[in-house]
Amino acid sequence: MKQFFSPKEFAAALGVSESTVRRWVDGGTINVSRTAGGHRRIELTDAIGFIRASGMPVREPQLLGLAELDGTFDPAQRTDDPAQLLCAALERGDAVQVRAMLVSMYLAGHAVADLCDGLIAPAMHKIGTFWEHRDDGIMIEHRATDVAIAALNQLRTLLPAQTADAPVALGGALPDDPYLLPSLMAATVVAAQGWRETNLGPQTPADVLIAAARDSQAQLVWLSISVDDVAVDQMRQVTRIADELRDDGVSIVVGGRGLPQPGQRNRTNLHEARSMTELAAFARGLRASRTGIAAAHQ
Ligand code: B12
Repeated sequence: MKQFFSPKEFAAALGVSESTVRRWVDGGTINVSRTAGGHRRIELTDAIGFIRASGMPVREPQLLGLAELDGTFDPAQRTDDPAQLLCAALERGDAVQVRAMLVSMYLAGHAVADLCDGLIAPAMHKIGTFWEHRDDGIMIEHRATDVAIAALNQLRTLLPAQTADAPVALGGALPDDPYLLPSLMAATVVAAQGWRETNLGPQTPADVLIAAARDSQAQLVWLSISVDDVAVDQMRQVTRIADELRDDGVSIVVGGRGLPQPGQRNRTNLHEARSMTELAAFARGLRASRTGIAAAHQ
């Protein structure tokens, strides 16, 4: 995928004149860097940030390497319920349509966490009932998981570039949990909040998570619990992770479909959340408070 565009290329993608883009550049509305030869260039992630903030439609998406958006889904034109459309596309295993919907809704300004909680998760929940009455239910559920993973990974490439001094977050799910999507969503959501993220995925032993958090000096660890049968034991492991990492200054956020009812866990660095929107809010708040502390110490 092309990562840089000249003002002329970006203008063509939006269907505006080159001088309009130059005015935005000169006015500081859009970030640019310079090539070795002194020419202005716009990074893909800055182009995406501008489109999200300005609400400008993308007339020629293929010029930005987003050919799949061409005519397949325009959030401004659609009256159908996007959740139903996404569910139908996941059911068909239509990877192009799923990617197009998620990317165009992201470009239209929707938060990644909203797309996860409001579109992908409800669609997967519905698809999870198919096995009860359809012979192809399990095939559809496996295929939909793969298609959703591919689309989320595409979204990750469009998120704002991470700075070298961005705080580090990592996470996953513990052994006996095979579910890929929840941890991938968490990774995408914290990345969208400006964290440098590492997704260790499902089936990750607690000690591996602890060591990885220390090695990377993570400040945030997310953990997902999806399997009811092992949830109580996993919550014990989560409290152990929180205790081990407390003196390292790590905050733990645990969530997921299998999260046990709130109990007397009394850990100041252990937070329970039910949705990606809550995780996004937590990650945003923690980043702001840590940045504030770092600035105050300088
Ligand atoms: C795909 C799928 C599978 C795939 C998973 C593929 C993979 N590697 O990921 C496979 C085939 C492995 C599988 C296996 C099984 N599955 Co299954 N599976 C599903 C399905 C359809 C989708 C799961 C998914 O990805 N959902 C999308 C995620 C993102 O949604 P979510 O988990 O709700 O997450 C949201 C919130 O909980 C929260 N959240 C999640 N994690 C975190 C973390 C943090 C930090 C925060 C803040 C928030 C948060 O935010 C998310 C977005 O809103 C679900 C249906 C469903 N209801 O989800 C069934 C489902 C979970 N499976 C079910 C069953 C029964 C099974 C099996 C027992 C089937 C079998 N007989 O073998 C096995 C058990 C596997 C095991 N070891 O436990 C049942 C569980 C019923 C129950 N009472 O628990 C479900 C509900 C289907 C159903 N309706 O019957 N499954």
